[in-house]
Amino acid sequence: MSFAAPAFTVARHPIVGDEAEYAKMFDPPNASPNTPELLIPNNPVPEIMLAAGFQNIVTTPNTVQRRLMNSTRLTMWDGTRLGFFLISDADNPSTVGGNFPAATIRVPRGKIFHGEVQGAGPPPHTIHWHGIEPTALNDGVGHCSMEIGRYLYQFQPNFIGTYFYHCHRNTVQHFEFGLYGLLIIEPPNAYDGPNALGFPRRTAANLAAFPQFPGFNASPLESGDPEAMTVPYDVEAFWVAQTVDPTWHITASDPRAFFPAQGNPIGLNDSFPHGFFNDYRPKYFFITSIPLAAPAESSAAIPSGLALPPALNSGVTGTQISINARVGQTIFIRCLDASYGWIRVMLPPETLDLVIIEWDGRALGVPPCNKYTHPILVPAGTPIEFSVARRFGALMRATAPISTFATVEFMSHEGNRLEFTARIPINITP
Ligand SMILES: [Cu+2]
Repeated sequence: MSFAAPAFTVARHPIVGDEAEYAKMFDPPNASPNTPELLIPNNPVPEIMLAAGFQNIVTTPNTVQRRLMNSTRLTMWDGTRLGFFLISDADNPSTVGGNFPAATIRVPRGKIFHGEVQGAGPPPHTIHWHGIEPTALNDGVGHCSMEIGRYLYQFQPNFIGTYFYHCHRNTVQHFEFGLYGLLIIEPPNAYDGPNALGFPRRTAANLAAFPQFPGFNASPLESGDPEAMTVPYDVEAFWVAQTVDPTWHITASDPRAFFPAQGNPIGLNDSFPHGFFNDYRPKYFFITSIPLAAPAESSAAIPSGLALPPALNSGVTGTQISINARVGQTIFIRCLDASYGWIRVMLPPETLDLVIIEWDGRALGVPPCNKYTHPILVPAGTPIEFSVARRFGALMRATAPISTFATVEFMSHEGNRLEFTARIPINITP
């Protein structure tokens, strides 16, 4: 891809008369906005999932369905039942009732993505495609882009990497209540050919300084090679750090009650219950939907051998949570902090080094992010500390068998209190 000659030219039209729609959405929305930049979607993933049996219909060609506000009660490890709002996919039977986190959306770079989103209001909801750069109406930021009702979100992703999507209305509550999922942008040809749903897959990286990861394609992006500046990986793992503070859930008067109590006008004179909205005390901890069955301020491990159901991963089969791999395989870890605090991710000293190849959806050392960034070697025993909504992607490769645990330390939102330590099994066999 050449940035001087993009594959698509988006026709711009003057916004005279439409200024209100662009400057600030009516609130709550009471009409469909103009969608002047409608392009024909060509995201192949829904049809490929249908052919592979992971969904039972494609309602609209080349279009992903997302339905917000499945009022679902989830049972915590200690038997406590709490209300959530979860995201489902009307075309995908595996998502009935919603998932926590929601099903992963994978899209090839450069395709025109359409997401048909429905939410049961009032009050309104959005989907914000965190880290993508769509037009203002498609950005899903509460109060200043389109809020649903029902809305067709459109964008063209141009950077391969790890993102997530979430409701951005009344964000602190709606995110806490589970309205989020991973969004992964893959190379343009990721869904071409017979191995579209398997491994190895490729992702963007600049590994000129790290020859231990074979297969790096150093062709310039301008070459038009769809695999330019990418590296293959054999094993993929999702580490999504999730927390739940039950106070937020049980204080609701009904499963769909909204915090804060809405004032008039909404968003200005809202009433925050005293003291609890800014005192987040998580009691339940998860890694990518897997509960950590122990009280706060202790530690627990998730089981080994966990993989993500392909129906919840845009059909891709074999993505792991805990890691089982073989010596010499390239392992790619995608990590999202979906907790409401800081997290610290670490491999024990003298085990496995990590090389961070992407941060917040931008591949380090890859144009146009090549001038001031480069991949980062993180020696075993060095914590990677980061905050809410941020992501990293890191490679590792074992030269000898090893059985160990990565740790994910959940810190308070001030970053000064350890709330929980999760352990993720990593087993590398000959
Ligand atoms: Cu919402």
